[in-house]
Amino acid sequence: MHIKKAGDISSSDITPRGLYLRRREFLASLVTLPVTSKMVTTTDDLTSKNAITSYTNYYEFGSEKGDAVRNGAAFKLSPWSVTVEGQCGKPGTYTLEDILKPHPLEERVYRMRCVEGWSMVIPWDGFPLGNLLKRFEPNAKAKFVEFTTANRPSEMPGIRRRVLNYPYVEALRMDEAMHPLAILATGLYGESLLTPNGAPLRLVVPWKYGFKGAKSIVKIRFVERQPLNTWQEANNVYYGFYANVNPDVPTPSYSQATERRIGEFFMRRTLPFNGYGDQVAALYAGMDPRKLY
Ligand SMILES: Nc1nc2c(c(=O)[nH]1)N[C@H]1C(S)=C(S)[C@@H](COP(=O)(O)O)O[C@H]1N2
Ligand SMILES: [Mo]
Repeated sequence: MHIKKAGDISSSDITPRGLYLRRREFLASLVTLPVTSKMVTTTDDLTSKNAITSYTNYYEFGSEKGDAVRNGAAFKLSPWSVTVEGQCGKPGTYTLEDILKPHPLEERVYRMRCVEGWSMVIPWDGFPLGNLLKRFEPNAKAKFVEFTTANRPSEMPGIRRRVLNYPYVEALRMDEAMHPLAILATGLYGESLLTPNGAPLRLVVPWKYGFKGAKSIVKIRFVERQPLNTWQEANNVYYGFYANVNPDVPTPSYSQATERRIGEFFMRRTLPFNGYGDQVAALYAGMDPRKLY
């Protein structure tokens, strides 16, 4: 796998003018809410805004880190709606405004780690996923919640290459989804998310590998059985359903024991649950952590 250092990002990876103009348009159309609280979970330095917004994984736009910036300008962020289905009392189609309105924005500074071995510290703006899910009144049969993301081949040129099956699907067990660290993000560094980071709405689950963080969510479905997530479908030896960050479980071709923080030179040791074990380990009591890769 090709891993670029933040210092290697070329000027062609930096936001082109078209996207910049679209962003102004988008910001103008967005109902902006003030950030009401701040949770900082690490003393590590923030990763630069430039690196976070240009060094992205988003296969619908291509499999290179700069592809979502290069190929994302045609992606329409508005109008946006989210369909809610399955085992719940309030299924339906909700506009993005309906989804966001009752939830004050919080800033959450989280360590994030990609399964490929790089990591970042990102100041997200978002709100607890569980607060939104409760509004849809999941019933006792809702054991998992599945997220489906935008699948628009005409606006997402990477889809044609079929590196993955689309739409991109991710899912969490209900208790994971209700955990207060799991958020839906709408911004970072105090500004609305742009397409490459998953605008207008994406999942952030900081104790899991980055691929659990589905971007551009269009559907939420409450289900009884564990869904097949896209990366597990692609290769279940490398990418499990749980995908908890675990330095003790290597992939068949590389270790997960260390990581490169984007912007830093030396490798860091990877922490179990990405350092959030004191808060989330209890979710997995009695389960073999080696199987939760
Ligand atoms: N829809 C969609 N969501 C996605 C991906 C993707 O390819 N498509 N990539 C995932 C992976 S592998 C990672 S590491 C994170 C990266 O998020 P970031 O680029 O905003 O840091 O997004 C995840 N969400
Ligand atoms: Mo990733």
